[in-house]
Amino acid sequence: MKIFLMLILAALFGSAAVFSGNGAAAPAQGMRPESGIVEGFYGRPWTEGERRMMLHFLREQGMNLYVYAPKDDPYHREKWREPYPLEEMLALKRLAAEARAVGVELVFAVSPGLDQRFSGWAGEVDEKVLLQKLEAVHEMGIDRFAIFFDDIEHKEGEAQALFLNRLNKELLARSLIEKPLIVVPTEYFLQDMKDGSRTKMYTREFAAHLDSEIVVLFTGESVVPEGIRSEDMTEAERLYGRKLGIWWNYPVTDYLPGKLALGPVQGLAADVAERTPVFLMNPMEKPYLSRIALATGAEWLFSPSTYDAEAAWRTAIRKQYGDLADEMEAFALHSRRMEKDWAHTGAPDAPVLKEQMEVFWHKVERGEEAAAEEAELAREFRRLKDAAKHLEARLPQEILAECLPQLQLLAQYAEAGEASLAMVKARREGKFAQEKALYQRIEGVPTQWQEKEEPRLSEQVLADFIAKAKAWERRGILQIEKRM
Ligand code: 14T
Repeated sequence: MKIFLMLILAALFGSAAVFSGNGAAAPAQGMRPESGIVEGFYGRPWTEGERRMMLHFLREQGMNLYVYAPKDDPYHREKWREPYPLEEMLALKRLAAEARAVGVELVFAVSPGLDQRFSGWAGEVDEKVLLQKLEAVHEMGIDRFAIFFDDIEHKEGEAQALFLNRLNKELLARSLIEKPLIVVPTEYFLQDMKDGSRTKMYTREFAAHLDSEIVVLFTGESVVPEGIRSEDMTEAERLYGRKLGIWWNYPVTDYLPGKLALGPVQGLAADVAERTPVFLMNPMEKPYLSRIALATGAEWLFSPSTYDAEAAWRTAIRKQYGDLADEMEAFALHSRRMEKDWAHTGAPDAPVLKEQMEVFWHKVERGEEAAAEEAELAREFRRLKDAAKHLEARLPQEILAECLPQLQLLAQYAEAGEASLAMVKARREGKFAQEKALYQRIEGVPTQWQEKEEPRLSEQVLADFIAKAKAWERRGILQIEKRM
């Protein structure tokens, strides 16, 4: 009897590993978390072709979940009550069929929180309308759903939870789903769940009323944190009274769309991978370029204790870019870090080059000889310029379309970097006319940004270098003018 049971268990876990993994050993607990992406960013929703590409990519990476939740699909959020027009209904049907064929589960999400009503007659109407919407989507071959209450004004924890419980039960009873709902509460990161040591009322009520089988997603200590520590996970699990799924906001760039997130997933503690039931990454509006980070996220999830973000990053680029890998790595190295007042995440941009530049300026400012540093920087600027030109000429058009402005900016920075070095040298040799001409070549190069959409990269490294060169030159001119 005992042996029989073990055989069944072995068969179950064995097949789970086959269906959800890349062949590596499963964690001791047995089952691997489900994993994939949540198309959950603000901005242009992906096209059908981009989604199909992504389904295949996820499968190749050993991932198995695609949550459909584009913020700017009107029928997902703003007009959540309205049924999809026929054309889009059929597109969902084709996508569901593709997902099934590929072996990735397609989850359809609705974000009704902008104006959903929870009580009285209106509440009942809204619930019926939502159920009808999900029924219609189910007809298209989708049998798993999610409800997201992120980024909304009014939040009623108890009402949301009771609504989710009723919806979950109803969907299960009608066999529209087999697995429970996936949800995002309105307070979905730690800083928002607490007031000092006190759990806020919303989180307390939502957690207390929500059925334990419903899967709750969490982003970490903030919306876009540096990482998730084991303690963060423990605390959030305690607050929500269950294991939590992860919504990881890298490589998403909707809050700073001029920057491309081409770095590795990093900062996630190893045991987080072993505890979470679901790991979802929120990608960029640019699906092709999102694949670098996504591949590293899969790598982390499947080998969390041996994961090396930098090594995984280089491997992902090798695999995806073949004989363009060296050039792509040079470019991507300058476009990994995401920084904004409330968002801080991702590996640093070109940290080694940054240090070399600091040594260079240190010497220049003191009037010390810096020929070796200058030669090294000159070599690097040349390499970057060649890489940018090479990529512009050779990248597949769908990828180039996602990064042309940033590639051009890289070439511009590399050229301006060369001009800056020459400018410094010209002054040392007393060639003032040449110095002035070189300054004019760097003067107009953008090193500050007004709009979040303006292309940017390497803000703390290449852009900073050009900015320093500009400032150095202006200070010098002021001194010369004073002497005259
Ligand atoms: F549901 C969440 F887990 C989540 O992250 N929601 C949104 C998400 O759609 C978006 O892509 C992401 C990155 O911008 O952050 C959340 O949206 C925010 C949250 C903010 F606090 C956008 C702006 C904010 F100030």
